[in-house]
Amino acid sequence: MPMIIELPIAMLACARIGAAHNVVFGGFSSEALRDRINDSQAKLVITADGGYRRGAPSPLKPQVDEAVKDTPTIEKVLVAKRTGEETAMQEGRDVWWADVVDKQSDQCAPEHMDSEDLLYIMYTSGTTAKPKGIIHTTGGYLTGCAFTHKAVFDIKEDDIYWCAADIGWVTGHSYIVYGPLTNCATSVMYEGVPTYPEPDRWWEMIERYKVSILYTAPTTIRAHMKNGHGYATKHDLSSLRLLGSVGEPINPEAWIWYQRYIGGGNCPVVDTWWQTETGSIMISPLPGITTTKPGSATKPLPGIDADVLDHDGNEVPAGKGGYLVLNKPWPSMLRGIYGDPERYKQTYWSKYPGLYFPGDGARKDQDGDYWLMGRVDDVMNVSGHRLSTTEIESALVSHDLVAEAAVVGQPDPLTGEAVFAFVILKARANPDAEFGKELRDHVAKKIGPIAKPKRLMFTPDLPKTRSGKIMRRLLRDIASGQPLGDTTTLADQSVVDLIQEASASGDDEE
Ligand code: 7RM
Repeated sequence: MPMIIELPIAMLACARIGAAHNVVFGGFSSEALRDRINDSQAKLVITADGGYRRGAPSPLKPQVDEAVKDTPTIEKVLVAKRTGEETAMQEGRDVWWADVVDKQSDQCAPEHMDSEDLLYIMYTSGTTAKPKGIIHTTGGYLTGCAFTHKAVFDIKEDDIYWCAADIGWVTGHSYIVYGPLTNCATSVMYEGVPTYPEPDRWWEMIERYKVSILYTAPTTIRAHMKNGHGYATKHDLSSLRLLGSVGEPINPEAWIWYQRYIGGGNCPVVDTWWQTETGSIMISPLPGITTTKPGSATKPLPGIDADVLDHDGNEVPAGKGGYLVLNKPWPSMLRGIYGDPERYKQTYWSKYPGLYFPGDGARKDQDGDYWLMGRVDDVMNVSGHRLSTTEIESALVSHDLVAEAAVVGQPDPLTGEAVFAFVILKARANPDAEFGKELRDHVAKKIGPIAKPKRLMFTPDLPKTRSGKIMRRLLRDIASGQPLGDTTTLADQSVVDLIQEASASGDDEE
């Protein structure tokens, strides 16, 4: 479904009658939808005739029709009307939302559930092809969402809270639907994109609704930075009192820009680390209590017991990188991978027996603050040195003319792996070989010669998931000339084609 109010209504209706939901982002292909329906054995699809993209209607129902050709468990397709465009309906299977829902009583006794009953499944892509169906249950999940939403956002009666994520991502589940609604927060829910009709759309909305809390992802912050702060500063953003970040490590430049130009220098920034699997925020500052540092998610929340370990399970000293672990269970933790208990054990519980392994690298500093360093599968090994993608990317974007960067390892006969950087420049930069050299030297200066990218390619865009995470796995495939792995979670397929062409034509700045 698009980001329309029928989406949270449908989720809560499921929860009320004790049916599990499995929200699939509307931009996914019909194959991705089909696989998720079949894996979760869904009986009903709830969709819409279409949604709006930059003001123009864009159909959704045809992809659903394509997907359900091959889903034996599906009995009905319920269709909300959003665009009113001509839509084919299959007699006996497809039903308009208004024809069913509008006739119902406004009373529905809740089904009493056990705290460990299934609330929802959410598919998240891992390193291999098949996405994992993460299981969340009712009692603990709701506890985790409600507590963290209250503590991290310090939510008050008169706050206007805006989590700008898509509900198709776990952030939308926990921090648009379950957490804020449990806490009776007043929320803004937005259907469109940040830059339509104008790049100041968000800032205009914040001014209009007097939004006091904004929660978004670093990728969006960097996209706004690329447009320049002029769009923000022409609006009155003084209603804001707190800013949140989620989804990736936030580089210090973006943190500071966010704090200065959006927060007017007055708002704490809470950089919140968590995962689909953790269900709710695990590591984050508490506003007004924690001393923040640009780029650090600071400390585990009360009740969360984390550590950074080396390969053998020993705690690493302050300042050294290692593997993040969670030592104790927490209320909203995942309860398994749907239909695959073996993979669940293997993925999360086998690296360190008895400890939860999230798959992220991290470093703790002298003050005990955590600095997340990206997925451990993304770590590069150059001549025996372990290099973090996050640190090199952060060094690249600290250059004035760089908008975004992604770094991967490329097989190298000499050093095992070599650093390959994909770089998006700001409009006023000149993507020539000379500037490529300047950037490589910039990294060498910031981190050290070992981190200097061997290859550097300028690209207009990067392959990202819908929630804005760079799909480094695909960039690695491109860099090593391999066929691409699973691309079903990619937000825009044309981006990889573009980069592949450019990279095949040898158009890099080595
Ligand atoms: C909420 C969400 C989870 C992965 C996680 C990390 C990365 C998320 C941060 C972060 C550094 C952060 N769920 N991640 N938040 N890395 N700092 N504040 O993103 O399942 O889609 O992704 O995202 O690698 O393991 S998710």
